[in-house]
Amino acid sequence: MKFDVVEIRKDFPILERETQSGARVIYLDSTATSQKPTSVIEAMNQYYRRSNANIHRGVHTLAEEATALYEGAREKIAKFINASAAREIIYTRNTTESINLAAYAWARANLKPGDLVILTEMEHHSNLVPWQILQAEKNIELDFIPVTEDGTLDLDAYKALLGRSPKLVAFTHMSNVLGTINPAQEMIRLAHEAGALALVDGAQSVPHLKVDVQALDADFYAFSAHKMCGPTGIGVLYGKAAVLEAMPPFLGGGDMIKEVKLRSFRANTLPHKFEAGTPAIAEAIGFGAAVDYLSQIGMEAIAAHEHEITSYALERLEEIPGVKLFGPSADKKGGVAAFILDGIHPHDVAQILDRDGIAVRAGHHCAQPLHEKFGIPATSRASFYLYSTKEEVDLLVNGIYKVKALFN
Ligand code: 7TS
Repeated sequence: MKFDVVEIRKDFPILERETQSGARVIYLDSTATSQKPTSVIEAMNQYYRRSNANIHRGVHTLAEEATALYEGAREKIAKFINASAAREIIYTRNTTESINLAAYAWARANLKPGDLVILTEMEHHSNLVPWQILQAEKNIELDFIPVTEDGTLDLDAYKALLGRSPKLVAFTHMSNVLGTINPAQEMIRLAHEAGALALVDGAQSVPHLKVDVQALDADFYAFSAHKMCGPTGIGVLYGKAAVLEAMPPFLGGGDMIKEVKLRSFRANTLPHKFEAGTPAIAEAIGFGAAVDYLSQIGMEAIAAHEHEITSYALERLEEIPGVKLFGPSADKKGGVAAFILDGIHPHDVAQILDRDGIAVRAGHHCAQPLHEKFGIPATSRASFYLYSTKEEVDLLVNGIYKVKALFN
């Protein structure tokens, strides 16, 4: 299928709406959450209209249909990231919960005082705070791979850190601020050589790149449906079966058990061992539909389109006097352009752009330490996805000129 952004945009009803001022929505905030195609909205609707029932517990028609849809989505997600089996796909609420699951269930059982966990300076708070909580509780050590001036990781410093025999290396595959795509395969290989496990925060990579967890050899890989055309409220923790099997459960309750006595229980098999309680069934089904949608277009085609838009955006933004961009050049990054405008607060930039319907995010984007590293409290951030166009980039650029005119 040929990639045709005009046709793709027709799949997203929200892109036709206008804001209160009558401007068409120019959605440049897909890094925060993506828009949803009709097929995803309809899959969830159909489930509630036709098949709604609780899963794994009934023998009646609706319960069987609901279970088949819920488990069918898991199979699709497993295939999408090339997991070796569907039982390696644990449904969670989002990337944040996925990382917390690993921090609670794996790390509490496997780390002891003094053990080292390596993170990076470009992490989202969801791959920092769970480890800080664990540090306070178990007295583990944290250290950080530095970010260089051009927004990439200092791999020599990483190799030096590996000499201290870490137990875990946890890093983002793609930065939500700099856009940097980290060399995950090499970083995981080095972690394994040093005897550590590797956890990858894939919140920004799975939506935008072809990800193969077996080729990467990741031990854990976390991502969220809502950033990849799916609904909010559902995410995944992929884990190698052997690692997940050896872990104690996370939350206790219904569905995660094989047998319960008054004073004891036996945990269920994978993946159910980590899915206590009634899960987000409609959302899992919507997630499956999102994966179908992206697969049908093709992740290589999506990545190529985003690369074209990002290169164009960086080129155009660089031309604007007073704009400073963060992160590496387009060949090393995904569809994110974080910038500051000389003398104008990022929140003002975002607010004025909004008058013309242009949606960008301003703030620290849940990466405060990274902003601190660059000596700034906040940036404005435009981000792109499969439905983004060069015309939207032009409107953003015109909008920034308007902001400048207003302030000067
Ligand atoms: N990791 C990265 C790299 C992210 O970009 C985000 C969300 C998360 C983890 C957390 O994902 P969640 O689904 O659990 O919330 N990033 C952003 C952002 O850049 N703007 O809003 C959310």
